[in-house]
Amino acid sequence: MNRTLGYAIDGRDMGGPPDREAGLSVGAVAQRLGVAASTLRTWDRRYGIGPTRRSTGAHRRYTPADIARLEVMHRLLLSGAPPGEAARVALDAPPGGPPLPRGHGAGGNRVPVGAATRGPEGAEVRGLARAAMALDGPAMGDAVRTALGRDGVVRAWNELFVPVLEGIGRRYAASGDCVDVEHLLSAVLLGRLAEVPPPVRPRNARPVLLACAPEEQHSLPVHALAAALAEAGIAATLLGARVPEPALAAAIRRTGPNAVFVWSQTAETGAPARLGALPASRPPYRLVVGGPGWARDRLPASVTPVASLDEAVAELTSMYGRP
Ligand code: B12
Repeated sequence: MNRTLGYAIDGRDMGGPPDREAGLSVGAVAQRLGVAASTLRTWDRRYGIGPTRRSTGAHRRYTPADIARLEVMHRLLLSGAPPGEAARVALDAPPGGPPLPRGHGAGGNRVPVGAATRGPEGAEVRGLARAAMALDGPAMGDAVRTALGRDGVVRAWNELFVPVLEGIGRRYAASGDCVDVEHLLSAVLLGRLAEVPPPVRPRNARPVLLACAPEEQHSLPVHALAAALAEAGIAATLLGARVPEPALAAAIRRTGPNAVFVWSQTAETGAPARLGALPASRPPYRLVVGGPGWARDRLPASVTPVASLDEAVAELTSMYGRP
């Protein structure tokens, strides 16, 4: 952990040299770890992993050894370990011992992290899902950013984000619950995907337009596609959610794109007839659609459907030759 942090007195960060006797306040430790202060209090109450000392007035004060244990716990949770097990390993870790390597359990690998983190049942998927269900935005952000940096957009989307989104979607379908979770996870994913830098020297001169069908609010896949195209050296113009037909038509006339991609998540928004109403342009553009909302058997012959993020990237980069 290389972030420096001033020490807190009465909840205020004084920024001065650390007073090691006083210890860090719960707020300061929460900020350092990127979790909510209430999460730290829960860990203390439920798993006994908290400050070993309290200052006068029973305020929690965390020593460097306490913080090291919490860092171990946090890292294990992000790797998908169950909280009770993560706390047990963190409490058993030797004081001042070597930091845990990323993705490996402490104490002889008693926690199965690192291996088998992939697939719908993988530990990493469970870790992100758990952070989402706890509405722990910072932990979600960390997990998403780590996966994007390590795996790139396509792999992180397919192997981590989609399983978690689908799991939450199934939960909503079964109980009507989790709309708050859907919203926060979407906000975190949109924020992190937007951090993928655009290509410095794009391979395309004319734009690739990405849009959602009219009234389609499910825009995450077009944001993932924009980020994946950026990684492939293609600059995309992202129009986002609920793009009315006349607006997409105007953007096509204005920009003369090489390709247009339209996403429909739900059957209500995937009317194939609307695609026929889009204007022609010269030179002609390739019209590509994706998402479960389209009635594939009724698509105009000129439209190319794609079934995955990989396929969409392949289709939209195929006209530019090899990178
Ligand atoms: C995130 C989310 C939201 C967010 C969207 C935020 C945003 N900016 O995108 C918010 C909270 C706004 C939202 C709102 C709603 N949602 Co919603 N939502 C989801 C959720 C969890 C993920 C959506 C998503 O990104 N899917 C993309 C991937 C992850 O899923 P997929 O399409 O099934 O993936 C398959 C293929 O498309 C392909 N694929 C995957 N990724 C990519 C990428 C590309 C480029 C391509 C080509 C293919 C591809 O691979 C998959 C396997 O075949 C889904 C659950 C789900 N399973 O999709 C529900 C879901 C789509 N929502 C649903 C519903 C009902 C709603 C609401 C009506 C109620 C609610 N839950 O709040 C509202 C209304 C929205 C509206 N009026 O349009 C239902 C739709 C049911 C239906 N078939 O009509 C779903 C399926 C949940 C469910 N199981 O009931 N939602």
